[in-house]
Amino acid sequence: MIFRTAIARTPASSFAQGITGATWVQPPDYTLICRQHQAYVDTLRHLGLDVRVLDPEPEFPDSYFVEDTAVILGDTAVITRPGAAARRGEAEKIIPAVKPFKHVTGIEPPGLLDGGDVMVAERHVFIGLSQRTNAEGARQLGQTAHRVGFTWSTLPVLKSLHLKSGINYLGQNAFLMDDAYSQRPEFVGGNRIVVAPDELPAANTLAVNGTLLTPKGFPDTRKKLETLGMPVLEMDISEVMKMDGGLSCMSLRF
Ligand code: CIR
Repeated sequence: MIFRTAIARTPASSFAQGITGATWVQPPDYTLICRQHQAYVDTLRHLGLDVRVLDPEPEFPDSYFVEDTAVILGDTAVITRPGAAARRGEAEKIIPAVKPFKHVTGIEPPGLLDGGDVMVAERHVFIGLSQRTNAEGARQLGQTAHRVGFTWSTLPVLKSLHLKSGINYLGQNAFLMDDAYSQRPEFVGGNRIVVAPDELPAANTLAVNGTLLTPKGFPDTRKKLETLGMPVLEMDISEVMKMDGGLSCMSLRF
């Protein structure tokens, strides 16, 4: 699928107060994450996307992970109901940015859903059941997916925070994944590229219009990606990874 537009949000100076299970040698640095975020936005623009950058929301330190707050399927934007209570208020902050969509729907209680658990591969929507997304949230999103003309299914999120922390669709029937997913029946027919156990953060590689954006510092994964014949761009997102985030989390693309 060709992306023409992206929505991102500048990190707030409170960003280091976000949720994280990562251990740091150096604490996250605000100046550096702003620089890394700007480089990410510039790269999306360079790849031809019209990027709208929203203002920081200091009250919500994780709110630059806009991917978790909405899912775009065709002409419909689904406002999520984030699984972490501290992030729930981020959902309403994204509503103005998705107003131009023909349909805007939402996940209703008791449903919980983070966009990081939603992986779209061509016309199929994989929904991960995780610490953040429950079966009811998945069912509600699935209903919308079906209405818009997608098929959908659920699968358990294995090991990582979100589904897309562990597996991503790269196009051309190729999936980059943690080994935990490699024997799952839904992926056996695909081109499965398994990341080495010491390079798991690189599973969150983002395909944008035929270019693969991958986090810097994972040489084995980079080599594997290069075999696909698509351009590979490394991005330094050290400060984002300190907050358990990755490249997909920082934008909504459509
Ligand atoms: C959180 O724990 O919610 C954030 N610190 C990280 C969210 C990363 N988002 C994503 O994987 N889609």
